[in-house]
Amino acid sequence: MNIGITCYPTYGGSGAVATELGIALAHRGHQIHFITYKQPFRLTEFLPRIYFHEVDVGRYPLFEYPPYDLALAVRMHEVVLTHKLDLLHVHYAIPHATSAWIAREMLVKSRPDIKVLTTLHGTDITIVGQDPSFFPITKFSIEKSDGLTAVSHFLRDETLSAFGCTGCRIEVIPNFIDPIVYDRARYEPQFADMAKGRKVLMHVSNFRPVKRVRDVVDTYARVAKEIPSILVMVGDGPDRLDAEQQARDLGISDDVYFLGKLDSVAPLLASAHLFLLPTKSESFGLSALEALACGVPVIGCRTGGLPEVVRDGETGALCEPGDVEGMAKAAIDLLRDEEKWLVVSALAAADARARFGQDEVVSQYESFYTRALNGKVR
Ligand code: GMT
Repeated sequence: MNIGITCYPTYGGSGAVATELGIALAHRGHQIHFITYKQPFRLTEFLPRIYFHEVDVGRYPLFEYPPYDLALAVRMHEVVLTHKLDLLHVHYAIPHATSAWIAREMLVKSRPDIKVLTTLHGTDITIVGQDPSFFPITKFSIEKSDGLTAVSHFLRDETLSAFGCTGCRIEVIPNFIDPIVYDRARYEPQFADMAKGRKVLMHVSNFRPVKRVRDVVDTYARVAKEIPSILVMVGDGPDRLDAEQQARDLGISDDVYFLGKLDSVAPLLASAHLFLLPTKSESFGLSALEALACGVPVIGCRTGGLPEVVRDGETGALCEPGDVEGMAKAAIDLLRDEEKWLVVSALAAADARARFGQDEVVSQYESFYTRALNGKVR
């Protein structure tokens, strides 16, 4: 198939999933065309059958807000015609599903067969899409897509109840990991100098308020009183400075390392003993899945789709959002008991592979595309 993929190309789970999907599909012989404003961050080298089409938004003094959504629609239209695309697969509804709908309308005469498929990732439904300024256009664009997928059952149900889409059928296709990349055995220990034999707790995110990064620091502060350990914080975003200040206020900043944004997290995860994700809302939790696949138990919150990824009491522990005491206790219990940690770690890696392995999930997308092209997914 000739497939157009649009996603947010900078750091973020939806862009990561879209890019990994494109790469995996290209390995299977499909032609993949990424259409976005910047090279996706996980697309770091030349790969056969993968092309990148940069969306350039024309500047004009009148435009206080340059119209990216229109420029994207125009580029989608052009790439569909030039490269004879079969379908446009957009990740994150806003504004990608709207731009794809515009492009499809522009193609009504020349390419009436082109399909628009939308994958819902999370905040496009749970936060941004429900803001009154975006709600009607999000609902419209979802209803106009030729096929819809959501990354968790939670997100599918949330979409149906929040948007009440009539006639919407949403397939759940979960996020996935490449078991060869997310493999603890593959990497050398990374933090020997910093950890000096102590346990390594880790958090990876975009440091947005929804991630509750202060709770990461608070949880760690409690753990550190009982277990010799360090905390490694990977990523960047609006709440980073706040978390850094929190570490200083609690007198633990010497043992909390803020690494900033990094392209490749697998080698880091492979050196961690626990992953902390005390998030307020998470439609799936790709970072948690990547940690589990590396044999890192996850301590997080019972929220959104996270319980579909982390098996509470088996591959990690989930508490209510804000329950830093509970999360710290769960972390201490696990880190104190080496035998138990080894069992949980092995189960986490096996369960991630069994339920979210790349081969199986990419086949689900291929099947979805084939059925969409035959008009069988709505
Ligand atoms: O977090 C966001 O604001 C958007 C989005 C992203 O681009 O990272 O994250 C969502 O999509 C990921 C990939 O499907 C999911 O793993 C995340 O759980 C989800 N984030 C939220 O629901 C907060």
